[in-house]
Amino acid sequence: MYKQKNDAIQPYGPIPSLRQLQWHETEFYSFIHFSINTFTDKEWGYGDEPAQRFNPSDFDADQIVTTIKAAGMKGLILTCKHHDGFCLWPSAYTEHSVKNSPWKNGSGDVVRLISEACHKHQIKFGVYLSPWDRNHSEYGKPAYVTYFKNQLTELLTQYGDIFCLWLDGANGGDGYYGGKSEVRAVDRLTYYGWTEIFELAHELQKNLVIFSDIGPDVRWIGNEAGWAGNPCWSRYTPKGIDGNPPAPGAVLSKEGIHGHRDGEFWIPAEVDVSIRPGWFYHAFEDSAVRTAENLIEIYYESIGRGCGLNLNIPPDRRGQIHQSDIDALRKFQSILDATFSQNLAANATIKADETCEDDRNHFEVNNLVDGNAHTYWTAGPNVKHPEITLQFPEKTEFNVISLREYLPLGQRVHGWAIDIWLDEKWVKFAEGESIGNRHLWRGTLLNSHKIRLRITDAPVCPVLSEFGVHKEPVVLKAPSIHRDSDDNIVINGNGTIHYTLDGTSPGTDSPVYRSPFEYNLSGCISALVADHGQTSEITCKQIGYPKKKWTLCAASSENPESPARNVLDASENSIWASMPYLQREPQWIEINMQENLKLKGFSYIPRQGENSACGLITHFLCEVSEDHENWTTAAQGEFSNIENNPIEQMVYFDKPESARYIRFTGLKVVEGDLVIVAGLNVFV
Ligand code: FUL
Ligand code: CA
Repeated sequence: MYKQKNDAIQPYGPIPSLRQLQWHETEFYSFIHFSINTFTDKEWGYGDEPAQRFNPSDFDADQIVTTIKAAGMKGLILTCKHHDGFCLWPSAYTEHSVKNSPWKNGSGDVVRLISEACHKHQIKFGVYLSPWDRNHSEYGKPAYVTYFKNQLTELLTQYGDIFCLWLDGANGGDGYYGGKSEVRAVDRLTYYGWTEIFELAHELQKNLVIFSDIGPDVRWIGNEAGWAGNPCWSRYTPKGIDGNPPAPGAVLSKEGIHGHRDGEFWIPAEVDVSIRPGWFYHAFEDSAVRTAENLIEIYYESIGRGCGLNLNIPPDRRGQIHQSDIDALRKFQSILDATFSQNLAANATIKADETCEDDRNHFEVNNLVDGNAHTYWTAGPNVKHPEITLQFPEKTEFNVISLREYLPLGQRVHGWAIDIWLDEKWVKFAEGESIGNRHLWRGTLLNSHKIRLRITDAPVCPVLSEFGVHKEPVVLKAPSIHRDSDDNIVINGNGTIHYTLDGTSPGTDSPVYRSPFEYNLSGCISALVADHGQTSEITCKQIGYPKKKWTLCAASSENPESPARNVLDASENSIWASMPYLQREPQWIEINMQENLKLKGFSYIPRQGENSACGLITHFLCEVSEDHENWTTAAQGEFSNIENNPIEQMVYFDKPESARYIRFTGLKVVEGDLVIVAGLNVFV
């Protein structure tokens, strides 16, 4: 790999290390979130969960690894230890591990079984080891850092080759801590001694990349929603907060979304996102698995912007990947395959306005269509704005363009444009800034016999390794479902829409949707679109109970611009914000539902569409009452990980609760002096 020698072209700016080049080639890999949380239905365990809770009924490492391999992924990263401190391997340094679980009578080792299956199926294996540990009694003290390094050493020496060490930014907070149950803050800059930890990891595994908010090898993109910025540069200068140096968990992570065109270091981004709303498996999310259509969008907005894609597929309580996830992955992979297995540009005559004269055999323009990222074309050291033309033997339909730069020589292109030959002249249809490992442009179907790529901005001569032209198969878009302000159910889609209300999968013999309809219940509504013998994927939507009759009893405080009644409407865009500074949390809202209901649970909709942690509730209390006099606590707990993943938070009560009134209290927020609620739903 990367053997092409060329003294004529000098690298530009920071360039990737060998381990980073190997990571770029891995491109698409899977996160496996699996632990005690799988059995307690939590996203963040507190650290006091007994090891006995871990008991997969039919663990199958082969099933997990072959499923992700069939979906086109080349690596796998396992949550060997999540924030709750439970270890999936029998660590010599703690009792809080699989060795004290009933699974295989304590003789099991998930890390061993998964790593062996990975090696057997040629999937690279990586480890997630949470720096924050809500179980360990010494967390926050120097002894814990030694413990962390000991565990890291176990993982990096006993399980073969490791391609990635994944370090989470969540650090410190409340936890069990060996029975103390208190809040422990750490100095994120100094506590862990990151430099030493990074050195230790690289020393034990020389090909391993270290992922964290700041790299050093791979950086976090800055969201958990599955998209990178456009442009997205592999170059990056991590910046700390308030003038401090950067550290994992203490970095201006929003800058990771784009990186920096002239960044000081080569620290490319990884997009991490889950195939389900949460990171761990919850049976109640079986109908909320992302559609293949949505996974495809994520692919274009992550890998297609030069990033790696780390797609989480959480195993269920058996210890296997659930059929719903398998179905979505299969469909997703078949669309990718139909799109990318053939490069239409390979049928065209390809011409560059110039090609480096030094060594024609090595730099020829056909290197752009040989499907090999290690061979490249360049116009020569003095040509900054070259052009490439593809001439097809006949008019060709396409809607995807794929470009790659030859990474060992750096990120050299700062601007590009693509034209199509239409009515005897060139017409521009696409342009962009960054390319890097890959840029995928995706648009509506075009048809021409000539396409031209122009490099419009480059500080030095560009060096490209691939130019692809592709056509996606036509896939019917799945419908969208929501409740409108009149409480009616609205389903939108192009074609005939079929739906069900009883949780079963709709088919073409299910009722046809014609216009908005009444639905005086809550539950799962499913729909698909049928057109010309084809059917779309199924959309399932958890719809809350009608809210039109609801009235507001009172709220602890409200900002007149964001009044409390906004919680009652159907829109997620209108919010209730309590008054800042007037009173710190807790802040509460009381609602009269105007009828007696048996509630199974509720959901909190945090503010959507804004990149701000202000007012996001992390700890809540939900009380219910039949008479507004006597209140019962229906649920109290934590919306873990809401900062990074601010989606609708579903809470199911331990038992159904009779209620006419509901009081929701935000006990604690991520940031700021106020509480924000975009909506509340109840489920019967
Ligand atoms: C986050 C964690 O807090 C989540 O639980 C999850 O592991 C995700 C990948 O990273 O920051
Ligand atoms: Ca090539």
